Amino acid sequence: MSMFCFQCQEAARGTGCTIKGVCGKTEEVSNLQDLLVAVSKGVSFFATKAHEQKISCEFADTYVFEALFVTITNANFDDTKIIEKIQEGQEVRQKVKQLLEAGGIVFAEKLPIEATLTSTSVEQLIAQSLLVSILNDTNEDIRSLKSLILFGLKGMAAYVEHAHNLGKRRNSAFAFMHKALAATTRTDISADELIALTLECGSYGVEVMELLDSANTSAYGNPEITKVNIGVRNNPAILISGHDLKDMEELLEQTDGTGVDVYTHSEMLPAHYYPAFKKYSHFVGNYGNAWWKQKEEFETFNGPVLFTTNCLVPPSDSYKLRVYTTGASGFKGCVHIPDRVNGKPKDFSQIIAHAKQLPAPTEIEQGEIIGGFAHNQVMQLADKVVDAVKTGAIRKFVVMAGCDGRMKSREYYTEFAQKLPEDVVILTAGCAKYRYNKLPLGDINGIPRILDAGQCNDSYSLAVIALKLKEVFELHDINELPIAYNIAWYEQKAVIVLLALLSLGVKNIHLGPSLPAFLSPHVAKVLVENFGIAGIGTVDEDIKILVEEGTVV
Ligand code: FSO
Ligand code: SF4
Repeated sequence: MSMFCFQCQEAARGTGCTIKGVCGKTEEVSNLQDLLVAVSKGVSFFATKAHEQKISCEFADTYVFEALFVTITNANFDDTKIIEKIQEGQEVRQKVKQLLEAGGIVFAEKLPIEATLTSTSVEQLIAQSLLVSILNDTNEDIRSLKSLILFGLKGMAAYVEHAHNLGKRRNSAFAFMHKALAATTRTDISADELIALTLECGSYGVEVMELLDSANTSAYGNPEITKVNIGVRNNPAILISGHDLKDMEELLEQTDGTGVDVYTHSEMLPAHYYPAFKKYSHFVGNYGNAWWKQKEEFETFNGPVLFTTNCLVPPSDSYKLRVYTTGASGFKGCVHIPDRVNGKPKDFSQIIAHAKQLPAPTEIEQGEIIGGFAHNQVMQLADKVVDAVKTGAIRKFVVMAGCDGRMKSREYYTEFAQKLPEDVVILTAGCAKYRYNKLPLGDINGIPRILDAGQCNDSYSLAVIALKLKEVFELHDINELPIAYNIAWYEQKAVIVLLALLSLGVKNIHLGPSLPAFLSPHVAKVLVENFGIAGIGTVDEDIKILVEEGTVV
């Protein structure tokens, strides 16, 4: 076996990619990412002790979330960038160790392999990457739980990085990330200890989603109901994808007055809901659909595309030179726009100059989509919503947040949305919405039947809304609400969202289109027995289970 990765929903044969990633990741990149994770664990091994001793190591905190983000599905395919990050990690690890030793801490015990691996050549790096494969953990349940924690931490790292880019950091979250990563290096750790850490990971998931929500809303205002144009204008343009709102802000600022329009793609769509971005008349609309359709849609966009995070699909040669990456994202042969230095904005002049030489986008659809139903906006409509529930005009809400993906089985979500009874409202966030957000589902007393809160991290908003409704209806348990959960997952941010919902006490979540390959039968059984997690069945069966049966307030 040349590589092994099972971190996303599209893992080959539902078990794991072993020759090349379904995502396009090569064997070399996959193994180097494993080594990057291992080096991050080594950094955390020392940093967790530094946090315990109140020795400041902010550089190690930053390193770990940046490194984990680079290894998320569809973020970075560039082996050179990953090697640089591994080498940086070895230096960071050494620096934290020296800080501890200077503080009088002696490491008498045998250090885990992750804390000592050092390589100087690429050949050595590749050879060492095989020493840290997850498959080296031979107990299937331990491997499963360690993976569940690692993938949750990767999702957490993404949200932490976005918040950090907006000047918000949370020490307690860093301390937990180090503690949990360091724990996964232990060969003697028990399943019970790992289960406890998994649950703790969920509560820190809530914490970082709240942190990011406050970073986004304090910088750009509270999302508000917005109609977003999906047609095009006649100017050259840049398409911005991913999730990073700081990049969004700087791109809008630098394109203002240049004659270059800006369109959002996939998970950047919710940028339109923020008041601060509405002032830009060249911020035209959203182009295309969820990430996996980019190969056709980037052809017709005609202009350059900026990836601020995942989900990047390896580009065709026909448009590869129009793809730019920044932050955690990367692809060999595509221009990478460097990070901010000393708080100065990133320099987008090259992509802007490139856009000016290219034709305007070709129109692929017309009309508008509506969104902006994050917690603050929904609270303003609370009376209307509560009234609709009390009178029975709204019988149920179904949370259909999460991710979209390539698999044909995801047609289930379009059919599910279409077949939902007309008194049911969909609550959504993340790119899963593209399976149904252009359907004419109408409204209930002026409340649209699809309420889009925003990006996948805005699932936090859906939790806030649920907690608020629980209070209004004076219920004891969040599960007594008329809210069912039918969530679609793809990559590791969905893992942290799931763990966060479990930590809030949400039960009976249906997760599809297939359960994670990294859940061993025994770990899956624990999730089923304790949280009522289930997969999906047929649309008709699931509508019966999720809508017809269950709670009525
Ligand atoms: Fe989608 Fe990709 Fe946002 Fe993910 S674009 S799949 S869960 O990166 O983060 O929802
Ligand atoms: Fe396979 Fe997903 Fe891993 Fe890519 S990220 S190699 S598709 S399991």
